[in-house]
Amino acid sequence: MASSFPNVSALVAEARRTYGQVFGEEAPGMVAVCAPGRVNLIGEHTDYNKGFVLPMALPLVTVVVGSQTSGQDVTVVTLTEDADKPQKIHFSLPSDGSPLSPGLPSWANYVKGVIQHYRAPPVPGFRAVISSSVPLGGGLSSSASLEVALYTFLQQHKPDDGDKVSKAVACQQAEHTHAGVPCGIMDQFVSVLGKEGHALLIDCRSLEATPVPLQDPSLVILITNSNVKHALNGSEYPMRRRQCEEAASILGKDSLRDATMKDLEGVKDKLDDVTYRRARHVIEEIERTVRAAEALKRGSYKEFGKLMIESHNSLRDLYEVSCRELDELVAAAMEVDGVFGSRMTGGGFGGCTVTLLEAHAIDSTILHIQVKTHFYTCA
Ligand code: GAF
Repeated sequence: MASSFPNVSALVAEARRTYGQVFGEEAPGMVAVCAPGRVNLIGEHTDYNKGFVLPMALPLVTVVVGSQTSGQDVTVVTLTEDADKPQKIHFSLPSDGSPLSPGLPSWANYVKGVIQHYRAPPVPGFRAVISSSVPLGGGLSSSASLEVALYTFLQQHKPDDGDKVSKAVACQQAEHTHAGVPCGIMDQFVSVLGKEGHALLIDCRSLEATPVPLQDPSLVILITNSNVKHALNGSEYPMRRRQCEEAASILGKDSLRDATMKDLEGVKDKLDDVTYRRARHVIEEIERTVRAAEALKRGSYKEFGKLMIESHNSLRDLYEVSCRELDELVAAAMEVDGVFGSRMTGGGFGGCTVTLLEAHAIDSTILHIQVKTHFYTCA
């Protein structure tokens, strides 16, 4: 089924309504902020290897509406877990600056983590409501969009120096320490610095980004949700990261960004098969991402699509982060005339695929995916 999603105004209206129901009258000085989710076009599991990624910000966003209070109390309500049944957390900010410990419910850890890593402490007490159109566990960065939206909310009450890259890094730290995911910088970076009508080629070593225009009306980017929920705070994501670090260490490199396939072949007998395959994916994916960005700039969509398929196959066979549903969605999309390429996007183990296609093929593509599979949602 093709889904429509609420726009920013509808999300703000929903959050304001809930604020009124939970806290009574709207407070003076109430603000509303938002931050986008993202889809990664190519460059998967390369960010924590200091490589390149090519994501774009989405019109799916997380909204935070609320106001500062005079005391040290923080009360946050979320509509993201279950829109019919808002969930509320309440805690006091430690007056001695001692850390806020992570705990349950797990969504509250994003709030606590961002407060902890906010770059202009101390944070004042506040009341806020969260609503979002980014699907949870869909691989479209629902967590990064919440972190960045909350950080932006805090900036309205206690401004920091406004440096955007440092803001993304602070939100990444929140994810590491409070959500337990040793993620790279991609999601938070593009949520802060994404540019409308553009993908962002991010160099995850220098933290420099080049916008790549994506405004061709003959082109469509289709996101299909397998509706298999992914969770990256299990053991698989951290294990991939450790395997990459181990390979880099055996190669004598600071990171896999500095390694070539020739280097890897040179140490093949010192690596077990799994570690070799993980490193091979990363080294080749970094190169693919740079080529893909060039192809996009030239309008060579066929070449871009071919690289997307190579990326998907590598994530499936070498990095082993795909799943049957994602593979079926990619296979179904690739059977349609006018589709350039398709691949899983994000951390994997479920979530979404991203497909690049000619605009005229959009209806036939959605229909074909519908006929061939039964577990998807398209946006
Ligand atoms: C998740 C992580 F949060 C990102 O940092 C990145 O590693 C991605 O998986 C895989 O490319 O979204």
